[in-house]
Amino acid sequence: MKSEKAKQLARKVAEEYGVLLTPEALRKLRDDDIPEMLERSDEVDLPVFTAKLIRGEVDPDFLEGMEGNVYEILGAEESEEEHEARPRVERPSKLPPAAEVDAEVEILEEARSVSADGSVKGFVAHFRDRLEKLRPLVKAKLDGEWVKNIEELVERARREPGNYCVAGVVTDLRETERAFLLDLEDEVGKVRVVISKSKAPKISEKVRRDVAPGMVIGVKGFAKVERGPVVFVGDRYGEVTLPGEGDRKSRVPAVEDDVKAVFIGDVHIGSKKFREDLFRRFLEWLNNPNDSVAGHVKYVIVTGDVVDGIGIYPGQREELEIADIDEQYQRFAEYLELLPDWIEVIVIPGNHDAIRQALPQPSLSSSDPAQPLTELDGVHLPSNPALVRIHGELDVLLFHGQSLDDIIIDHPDAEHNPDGVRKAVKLCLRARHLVPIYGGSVPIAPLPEDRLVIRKFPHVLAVGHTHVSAVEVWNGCNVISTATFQEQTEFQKKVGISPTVGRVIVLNMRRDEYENPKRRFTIVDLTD
Ligand code: D5M
Ligand code: FE
Ligand code: ZN
Repeated sequence: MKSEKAKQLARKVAEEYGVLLTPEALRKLRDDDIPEMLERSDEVDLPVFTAKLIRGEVDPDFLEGMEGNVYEILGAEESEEEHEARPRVERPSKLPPAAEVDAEVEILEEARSVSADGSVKGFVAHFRDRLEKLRPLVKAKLDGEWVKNIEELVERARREPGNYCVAGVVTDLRETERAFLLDLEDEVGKVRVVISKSKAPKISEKVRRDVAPGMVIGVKGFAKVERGPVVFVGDRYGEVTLPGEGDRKSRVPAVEDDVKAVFIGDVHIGSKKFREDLFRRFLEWLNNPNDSVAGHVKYVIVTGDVVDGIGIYPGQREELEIADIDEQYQRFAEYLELLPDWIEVIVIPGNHDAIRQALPQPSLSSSDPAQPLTELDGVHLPSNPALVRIHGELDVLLFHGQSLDDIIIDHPDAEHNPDGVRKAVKLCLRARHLVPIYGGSVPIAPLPEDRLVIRKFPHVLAVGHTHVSAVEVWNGCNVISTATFQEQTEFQKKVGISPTVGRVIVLNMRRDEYENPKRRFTIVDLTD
């Protein structure tokens, strides 16, 4: 292809016929075939052409905007450096099954970039909204005599001490030698909840594992007023319930097409530890129409941290290969351009991205450095978190996963490994909240509406951030934690985090595959 003869042929075809040839075409084409092949070039699918016809004369500016292989064919002037830096992959020479199917991406819920006022008032409204959204769920799960709110609970407990059910936000949680002490609040009152370790060993264990400040919970117990109002919870007559307890997704998405979605995250472009070789291999794999898995991939879903960013942590500069944020996104956009055009891409931001850090993080489309991404076809940029419906059937909740660190630190039996990450994500589902522990390391924007509530139980909850890959089907929900394309950093080494590098998770969406838990996922290890 690089021979002088091939170049001449390519130039001749470009100039005389106004058609750019793919390298593949160049290999196949003999001089005398040209007129016949060109006649068929109106069939857009004809794979031997780049499918871009130049009307009239060959415009050098136009050629300059074309892909790398055109430079190669036509031998256009490109500096050695530019040439080396330009990411490229072998383009498919025939169309795979995924090209025959229409894609469907619908963003069901996302946070628009409204500014938070940051005041106490803002937080009061925020928690009130959280409670309003989650109280009905808790109510549906706990049988007993419900009171309307804590004010009514106190009134009833004073007149007629007894067993009642109430919902509220946990505002304080303490463990003493003999009991767990919770403060439960709602819009009108506050009550102390006492869970005796001896009288309620089971519930104590549950509280120790599952309950944290900021959660909305339901409590059933014996309420009375001593010095103040108290609810005593015992294993025999009481209960502590999380809003998502026992929830499940029973409806299997009715996808008839043979399509797949690939989940990746934490690409960290710009980092010295970015495994460019593996990311390139990923793109090459997707461009291979003969691969029995890749040929069906219709959606690529990216869970955030697409670039390493700048100024994310002290001393980051030393660890950056690309120290310019615009260049980092430019490079990511160049990679995305190499994806086959029948694949739709969904990208949410993470804590390394150039956007507000407080959750919910607005769409990358509102980030100046990320503008190159907005110019690409088939790339969707929802907020973090976002609920997205793909292929008309599958509800995917996307979240970068900033809260998982706090859950793992807090949780008595979760560590920074696949099992711990699965436990942490499942806690989000049970708490029906993406940041179930309030007051940790995750900044939350005090918006009047709490967008971090999991309102709809999803088919998929996909997270990134921990750089640890894990999959589990839990109560009909596919819990997916994506791996990374960043090798272990010095920091991660110090704290003992071993990332999963270069592994991608494929969800086989076609109904019969999906219905069989053993066939639902295909894990592709690009390091093999
Ligand atoms: O985070 C990748 C993983 O490394 C994630 O689990 C958090 C952890 N990490 C990274 N930096 C820190 C600091 N400074 N403190 C605690 N934990 C950290 P990423 O978002 O890619 O940096
Ligand atoms: Fe990351
Ligand atoms: Zn992250």
